[in-house]
Amino acid sequence: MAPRLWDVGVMTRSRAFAPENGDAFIVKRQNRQLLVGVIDGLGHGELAQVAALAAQGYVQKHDDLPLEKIFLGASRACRATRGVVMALARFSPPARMSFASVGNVEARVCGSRERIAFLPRRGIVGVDELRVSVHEISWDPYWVLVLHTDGLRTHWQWDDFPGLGREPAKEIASRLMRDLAIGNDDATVLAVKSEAP
Ligand SMILES: [Mn+2]
Repeated sequence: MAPRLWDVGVMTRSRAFAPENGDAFIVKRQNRQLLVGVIDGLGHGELAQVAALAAQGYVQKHDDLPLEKIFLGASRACRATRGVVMALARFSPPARMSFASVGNVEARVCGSRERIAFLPRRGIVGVDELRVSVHEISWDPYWVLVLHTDGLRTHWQWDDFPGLGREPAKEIASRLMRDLAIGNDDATVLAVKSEAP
């Protein structure tokens, strides 16, 4: 089977007039694997940013660990901060995707005829003692994964964006940011699709 690469697009910005962004993201490629994630530090401003960067730093250094262990380690790394909510997804060729999340991060598998629901684990990374459950799914090359923080409206339908799935991931992320961002919160959206399915 030909190597399958992943097309990733991400957009992030702080809330209106705020110099610090309390959101962060992860895009880490290793061999043929890809780890992506979206992080929202609690609240906003400098303390939210400190929390988000602590989580991001841990994940980037330990991207080869199983997702459960990444969450446990990130929780320790964020203990002195306000904490974060976070969603992580790992893509492994040819068609495996694992996913785990804690707290309020929106995660959608777009383009699937059946609805794929991830059970969100309640809590805060850095505050609660957490054991995440990892979802393993078989990834269809025509699907698009969308992760976003609550700086974007959660009530939206993929059907509201006809044809967007054929665009590059970067275009998907910027379109969703443009149409769904709320304005009074930090906002981050990340899209992943298979390169040339
Ligand atoms: Mn937020």
